[in-house]
Amino acid sequence: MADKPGVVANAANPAAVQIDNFAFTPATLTVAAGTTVTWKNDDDSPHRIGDKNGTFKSAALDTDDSFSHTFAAPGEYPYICTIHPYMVGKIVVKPAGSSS
Ligand SMILES: [Cu+2]
Repeated sequence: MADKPGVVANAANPAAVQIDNFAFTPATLTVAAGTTVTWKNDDDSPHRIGDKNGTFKSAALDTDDSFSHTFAAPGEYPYICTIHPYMVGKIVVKPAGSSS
């Protein structure tokens, strides 16, 4: 599960999604390719992140647990909480260097 060599997270622009009150915040997060996104469960319930296209999924996250995934390829990655499928979010990955 180590990071791929040559993929460097943009430390100046950390990408985080908070899980609280049965919702993802922000619901849509836009990042540059190569960014590692970290979800953190600040809720009292367990949640489990699952990409609708099967690219990534977490284990069940208890309170204060977190999950990270590095998005190497541009595109749109809609995801849900697989325990509570009405919880929806999306990661939008732009080509690296097109941050404006
Ligand atoms: Cu959930």
